[in-house]
Amino acid sequence: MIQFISPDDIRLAFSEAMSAMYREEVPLYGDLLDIVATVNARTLAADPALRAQLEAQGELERLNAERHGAIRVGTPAELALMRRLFAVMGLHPVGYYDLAAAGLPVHSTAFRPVERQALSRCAFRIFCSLLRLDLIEDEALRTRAADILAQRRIVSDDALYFIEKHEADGGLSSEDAEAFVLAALETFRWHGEALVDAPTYAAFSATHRLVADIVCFRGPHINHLTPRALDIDAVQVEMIARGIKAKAVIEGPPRRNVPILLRQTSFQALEEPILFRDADGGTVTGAHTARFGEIEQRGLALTPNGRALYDEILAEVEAARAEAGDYQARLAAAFARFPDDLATLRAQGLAYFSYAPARPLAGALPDGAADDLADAGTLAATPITYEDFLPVSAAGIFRSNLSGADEARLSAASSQDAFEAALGAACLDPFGLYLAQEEESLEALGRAPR
Ligand code: OOG
Ligand code: NI
Repeated sequence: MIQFISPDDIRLAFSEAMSAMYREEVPLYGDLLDIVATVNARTLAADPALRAQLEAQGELERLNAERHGAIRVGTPAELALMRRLFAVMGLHPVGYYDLAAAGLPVHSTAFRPVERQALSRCAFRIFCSLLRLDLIEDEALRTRAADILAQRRIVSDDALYFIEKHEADGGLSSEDAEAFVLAALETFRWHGEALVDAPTYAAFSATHRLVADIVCFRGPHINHLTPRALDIDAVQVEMIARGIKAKAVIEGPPRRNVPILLRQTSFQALEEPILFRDADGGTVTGAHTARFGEIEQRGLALTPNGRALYDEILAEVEAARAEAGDYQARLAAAFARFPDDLATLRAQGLAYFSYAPARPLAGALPDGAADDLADAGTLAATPITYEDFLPVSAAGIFRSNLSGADEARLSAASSQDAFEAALGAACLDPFGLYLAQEEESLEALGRAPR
């Protein structure tokens, strides 16, 4: 019988290969990794409790490893192929992100591990966006884009062979997995030669810079990777101190005692030389900005109620984003009404927790609901970390890396059905995954939450 290697190990190997490739392609990203490693070490040295907690969770070893990357595909068929490719490494589509509301002609999902153990073995995931050709208004350009995309093949025969083998057999041997990782990596490599001539690129770029990035190249080049920062504010300060062009604001919630959801910032995409085709079979030189580096800091996963409160407060602040004054200070002020201690977050049902005895029980667990036992200190309520993305934040990351991209709203209906039809699968509901984790812990104890 063939011995299959775990998809988690394939993902780990893939993320390491991707990291090495990206550091080589974008040397500034290597500098960002250095800053993150330095700041993380400093944060741990200053906070022994945090260090002990991460050590207990087995998270110290891969602390500075990438947490996610992002790609953009052009067609439904390409999206479906990516779903099959990422399934080999245990990544599954979770969540639907409509970015048209923020003026971007794409919608997205996150291919991510869903099981707790899989996440802790290797948390690497891919934010994947699909171009919405229907949002290109100019019909001639829309047709041109479709023609170009119809001709490219983003996955090699080798990679496809292993995807099909994985689907047929239910896994890959370690030898096959090694070959698969090398073949799959090629899909995400940068190509400095465009598929089109400079005027065509300019025309796509004028409809939206994102369209040019997706349509004019050979495949879905990885456009950023994102390590985890234990103190994102400190990394932001350090980037600026080193003269790296950081995004103006950190996306997401403000700095808090109890971090919630996800905070992100990035250094701005670099201008890179491109060879465009010309009419006589030669090339001309031009430029394109596409690739950047990002950092993230994750906090608690919020329940639908918690998320509604987050969205409501953020919308107030966003409405005034363009106004003069300190955005970060306004954000912090607005979030003052979001409870900022674990007990209140739990009591008000704003965040997800996993319950377990706080210490080995001498006898049976005393009577009472899980919340009361947690209040009494009998049960430990451990916050569940948010593993997904945020549409407003994602739009902010996109925008700061598409110089000159306009912010016009696209009046398109959100289109999860079309996205899932393209994907060939449903996007899992993130809330359902967190709830299941909370409920599993309660079932193991035989307790109701309240
Ligand atoms: C994706 C931007 C969104 C995030 O972390 O929210 C993103 C892209 O630029 O393709 O990566
Ligand atoms: Ni990102």
